[in-house]
Amino acid sequence: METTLIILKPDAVQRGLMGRIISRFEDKGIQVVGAKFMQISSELAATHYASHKGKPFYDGLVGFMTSSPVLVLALRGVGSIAICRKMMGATFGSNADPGTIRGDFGVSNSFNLIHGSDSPEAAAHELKLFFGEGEVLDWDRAGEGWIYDLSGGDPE
Ligand code: 3AN
Repeated sequence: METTLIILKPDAVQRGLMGRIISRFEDKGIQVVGAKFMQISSELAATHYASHKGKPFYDGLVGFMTSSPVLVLALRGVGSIAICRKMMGATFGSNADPGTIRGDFGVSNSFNLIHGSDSPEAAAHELKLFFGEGEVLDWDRAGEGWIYDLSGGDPE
């Protein structure tokens, strides 16, 4: 099981898309194990986007991410990092495939609705950045045995 960090960005919140985006992950069988509605500080945005510092879009990106509340999610499942990235679609709505979140809900090359960790290392780092001790919960889903085949012991 992997846990990934997802951020529903200010445009997703302002456009009232939170529920529909969360539903896509729930429909897929991904488990919500953490959720936090928050306003990202400039300091937190700078840490989160440290690898983009110096790029032409950096100031705009930090300004955008701190402009309005976001919903931060911890999502769990087998291969959830890659699955969530696939469901998000390409970085910009203008060329994201139909059927993906960015492809279906956005068209902008700046406002792209959602962030998702892109590797296990990034997920571990980002989860620590946004969630404190005890804020990501291990909980048993009633329907787990119908989402995964658990007959062999490991979820398949
Ligand atoms: P992704 O979110 O698809 O992993 P990254 O990691 O390349 O994309 O970029 C991180 C964030 O930086 C993106 N979510 C997007 O908001 C922003 N970004 C990346 N490239 C550009 C760009 N050329 N112009 C504006 N914003 C960008």
